[in-house]
Amino acid sequence: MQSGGAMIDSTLCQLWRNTHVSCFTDATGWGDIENAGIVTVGGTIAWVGSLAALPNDWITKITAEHDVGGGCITPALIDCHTHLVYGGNRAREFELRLQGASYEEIARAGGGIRSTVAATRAASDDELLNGALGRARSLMREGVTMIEIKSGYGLSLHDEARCLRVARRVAEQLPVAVSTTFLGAHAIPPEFDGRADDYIDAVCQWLPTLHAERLVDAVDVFCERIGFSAAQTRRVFEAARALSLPVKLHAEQLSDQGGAELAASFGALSCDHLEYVSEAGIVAMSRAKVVATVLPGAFYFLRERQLPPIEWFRKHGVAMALATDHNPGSSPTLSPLLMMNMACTLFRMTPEEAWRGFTVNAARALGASTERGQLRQGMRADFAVWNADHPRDLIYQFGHSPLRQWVCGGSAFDD
Ligand code: DI6
Ligand code: FE
Repeated sequence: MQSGGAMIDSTLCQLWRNTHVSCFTDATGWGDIENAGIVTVGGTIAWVGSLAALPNDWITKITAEHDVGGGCITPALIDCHTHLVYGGNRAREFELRLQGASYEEIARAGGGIRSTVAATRAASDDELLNGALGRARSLMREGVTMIEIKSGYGLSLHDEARCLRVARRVAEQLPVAVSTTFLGAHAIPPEFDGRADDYIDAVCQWLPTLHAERLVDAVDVFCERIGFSAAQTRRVFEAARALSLPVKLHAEQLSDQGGAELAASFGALSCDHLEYVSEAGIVAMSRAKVVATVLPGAFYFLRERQLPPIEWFRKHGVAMALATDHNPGSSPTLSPLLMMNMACTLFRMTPEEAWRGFTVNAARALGASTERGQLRQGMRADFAVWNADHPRDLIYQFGHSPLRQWVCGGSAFDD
């Protein structure tokens, strides 16, 4: 993981005051504090609490004050599942789907992911970077300070490496952290047509090279009828395990492949999508403490009918994360706030669950929960300041972002 932006003076002591804060520090509940204050020292949260209880020691040390005057502060958002680096777009495919072609039919006919692979290979590094930077900025305007970015539209060693380098450069050029995921097993490239197992061999061979260049924070596979089988997924996971890299999985999005059980057996960070997961799969995830990342953008955009089994996740105590799944084919959204609204309206998650999904549970899905996703002493000073009384207001409204300021590693940025 890398985080860019200017380094902040490690002695700078700042106070945000007159604000409602939702901390998400307990296992349930918003962790609300009225008339609150947050003190940061350098890039770390030093104190959070009711302003009336702010110790005198701190008051004398404060060098900069931010009067939030009636707004609210939440942990910064974490988008824990995106495909942000790619060339071209799929607006034409959207039209075709509206005329009756299904997502799977288009994929089988060589469109879909493969058309984005062609556009990505044809794009220059700068074109890929500029596209990714613009998309990252859109996410940041909704309070995001950490983004997971998958490869998966290069599908050759050369092009996967290019895409992962672009992902790293996003964190060098913007005040945002990036966690990279190698998704070489996203689709079969044309040069491996009909030779899925040979392609998996290649993916497993590329992984050590990409890892040696420090391009890979985690490894993912699209385990699906139109992707890769559970047996092929296992081989990629074994290659990841040999390098001690964490795994995650696109599991049971369009059909149940037993991917959740497999991912759980490898101690995966998360299983993502999960519309078709079985209760046995959820029990396995629960035992292995795998996060369930649900993705309402893809569900909505593909007009899926099968809902992810939110009730079972609750019953078995599986933590739920939420993400945009930004990609050109199945979820071309750049709005975490809209995803939270959809998680409530479409999946019947509660507003509090939706917020946990983009904060504390998203941090878990990226293995970053010791320093991100909650507002408490010792965490990174990453938070979002909103023109709203309470974070539930931000979910109920949709279609605009009342972000006033976002703070990344103690540095404040105004929109
Ligand atoms: N599942 C998805 O929804 C995206 N990738 C995946 O594995 C779709 C990617 C695309 O259509 O370009
Ligand atoms: Fe995805």
